[in-house]
Amino acid sequence: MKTVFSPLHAGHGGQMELVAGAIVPGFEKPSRAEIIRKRVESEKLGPILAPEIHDLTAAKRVHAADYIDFLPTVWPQWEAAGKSGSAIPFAWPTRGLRGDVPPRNIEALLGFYSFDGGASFVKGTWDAIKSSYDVALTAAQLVKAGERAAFALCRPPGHHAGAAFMGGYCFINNAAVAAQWFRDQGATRVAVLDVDYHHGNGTQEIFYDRPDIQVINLHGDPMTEYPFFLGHADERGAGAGEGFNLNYPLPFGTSWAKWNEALEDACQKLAAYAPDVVVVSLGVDTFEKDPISQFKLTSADYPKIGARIARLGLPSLFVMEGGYAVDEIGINAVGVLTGFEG
Ligand code: SP5
Ligand code: ZN
Repeated sequence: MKTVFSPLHAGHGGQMELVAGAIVPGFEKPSRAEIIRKRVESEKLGPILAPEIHDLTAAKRVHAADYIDFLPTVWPQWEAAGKSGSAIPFAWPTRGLRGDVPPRNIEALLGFYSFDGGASFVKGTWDAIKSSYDVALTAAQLVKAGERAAFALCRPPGHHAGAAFMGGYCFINNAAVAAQWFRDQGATRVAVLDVDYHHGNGTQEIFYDRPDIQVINLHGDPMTEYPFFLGHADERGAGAGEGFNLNYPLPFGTSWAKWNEALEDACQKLAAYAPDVVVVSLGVDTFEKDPISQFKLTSADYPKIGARIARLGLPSLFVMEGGYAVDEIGINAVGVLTGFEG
C-alpha cells in the first residue's frame, strides 16, 4: 500500500491546549506523524510519496468558502495584533448570542469559526493544514487510479472540523474532502467509516442530509466523552439523508469484544449500502494506553480491524485522524494497514 506524507506537518508544533485547568503542550504533536512514518518504513508497507499540490476547490465543496479563506489569515492577523504564543479562541457564539455576524477581532473570529479551543494555530499551522489536505487528495487520487487502498498520513487530523468550524485538533476535514471528491469524480455512493475514539462530529454535520454519503461512527458515548454535543445513537440523518448516518456510542472501558460487535454491525450496514469506495477515518486513540481516551483496545486488535475492512472488498482510502500514545501509535496505525493487506 502506498502512503502519502508531507514533512510540512511539522510546522504545526508547540501549540498549546487547555486540559483539566491548565494550558499544556498539545497532545496532537509532530512526533505522532513521524512515528507512524517510521513504522510505515520499518514494516515495508510500501512507498512513501509526497503530495501533489491542489487548489482549495475541493475544500470548498464541503466547507464554507469564508471559513476556508479565513484559515490562512489566522496567524498573520494574530501577529498583526501583536500577539504570540498559540492563537486560541476564548469566546464562542453559543445559544442566545449572534452566530451570524463575523466580528473584526482575530480572537473573536477564532471563536466564530470554532466549537472549542482545541484547534490552535502557530506560525506553521496553515502550511500544515494545507499539506494535510494535499495528502488526503493525493491518496484519494491513487485509489481513483485503481489502487486497492492508500494511506493518507494526514496531520493535522480532520474529523472534528465541520462545514464552517474547527475544533478538536482539526481544521480541514480531510476525510470529508476525500469523500466528496470521490463523488465529484463519479462515485455514486461513498461510505465514511470513522473508527477514531472520538465521534467525528464534523463529518456527520457535513453530510447529515445526504443519502449519497453514508457516515458511520464508532466512538466514546457523548454523554461522557468529547465532543459531548453530537454522536448519539438517535442521530440518523435528516431529510433525504435519513438513515444514512449511523452512530455507535460505546461506554468507557470498551474492549475488543464489544468494540468488534459494533464494527461488525457497522460493516454489515456499510456492505448493504454498497458504496463504490470507503473512506476510513483512522484514529487509533481507542488504544488502552492512549493518554486522553478510555477504550481498551490492544495492539493485537488493530490488524483485525484492517482485516475486517478488507473483507468489504471495496477500494479503501485510510485517512489518519487521532491517536496519542506516541510510542505505540505507529504499531497500531500501521497494524490496521498490514491487517488490511493480509
Ligand atoms: C482528532 C482527535 O482525536 N481529536 C481529539 C480532541 C480531544 N480534545 C479533548 C481532549 C480532552 C482531554 N482530556 C484529557 C484528560 C487527560 N488525562
Ligand atoms: Zn480522536
